[in-house]
Amino acid sequence: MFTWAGASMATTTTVLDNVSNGALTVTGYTDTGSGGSLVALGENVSNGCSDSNTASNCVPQLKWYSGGYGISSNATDTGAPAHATDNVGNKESLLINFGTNTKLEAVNIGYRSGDSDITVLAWAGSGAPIASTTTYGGSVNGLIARGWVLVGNYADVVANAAQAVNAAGVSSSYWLVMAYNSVFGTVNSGNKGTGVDLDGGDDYVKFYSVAYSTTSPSTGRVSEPATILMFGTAVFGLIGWRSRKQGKRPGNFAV
Ligand SMILES: [Ca+2]
Ligand SMILES: [Ca+2]
Ligand SMILES: [Ca+2]
Repeated sequence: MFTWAGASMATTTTVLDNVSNGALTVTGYTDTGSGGSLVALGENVSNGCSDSNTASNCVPQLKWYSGGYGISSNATDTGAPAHATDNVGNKESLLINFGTNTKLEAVNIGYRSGDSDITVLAWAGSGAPIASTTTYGGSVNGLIARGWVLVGNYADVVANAAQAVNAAGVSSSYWLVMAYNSVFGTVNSGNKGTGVDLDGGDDYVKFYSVAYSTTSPSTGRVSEPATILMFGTAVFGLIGWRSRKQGKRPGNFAV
C-alpha cells in the first residue's frame, strides 16, 4: 500500500443522527430550571413519540427531525418552535462524543426559528466529562469552572450552511453545542439583524451535521482510488509531455 507522508489532516462531514453516525454519539441535555442540574435525555425513536406527543414517556426527549436534533424539555415544549434545541426557559444542549481527539471545524443547523445564536464548548478537563450520575456535572452555569472551555459564540447562524467554528483550532473528544447562553459570553442586544447580534432567550435551532478533522499518523495512507488517480494523472502528464516533445520534431506536423 502506498503511503503519503505528511497527509495528517482530513476534514469529514457527518450527519449527527445517532442511527447513522457510527462511533460518534450524541446525547441531549436540558437543565431542570434556573441553575438546576443538567439531565441526560434519551432519544425516543421507536416508542411512537412524535413532535406533538406530550405523553410522560416522551418528555424530556432528544428527537431527530429532518432538520436535525431538537429537544423537548417538558410537555409544553413539544410544539414548534419549542421542539427545537433552544434557550427559552430550559437551557438545552447536545453533547457530541467523537471518541477520539477531534478538531471541530463547522456546524450546520438544518432548522432555525426566530433567532439562531449558538454557543460551542469543548471539554478540557481530565478523563470524561460524564459524572457517575446521568448529569455532566451540576448546572449549565458552572461548566467552565468544571473544565469546559468556550470555543465561541456565533450569532445569526444561517440554516443549511456550514457555520465555521473553532478558529483557535481546539481539539477534544467531547463537544457541547447549544442555543446561545449568555453565561458564556457578552450579551450584545439591541442590534438584531446586523450579523453580529448575540442575545439569549429566543434562539431555536436543530443541529444537523458537523465538519471535523482528526490528526492521523504522519505516514497516513492514501486510499487506493486516490493512488490510482495520482498515478493516472502522472501517466497522462507523461503522454502529454511526450506528445509535445514529438510535436517539436520537424516532419511531425500534419499537412
Ligand atoms: Ca426545546
Ligand atoms: Ca441573533
Ligand atoms: Ca438570540
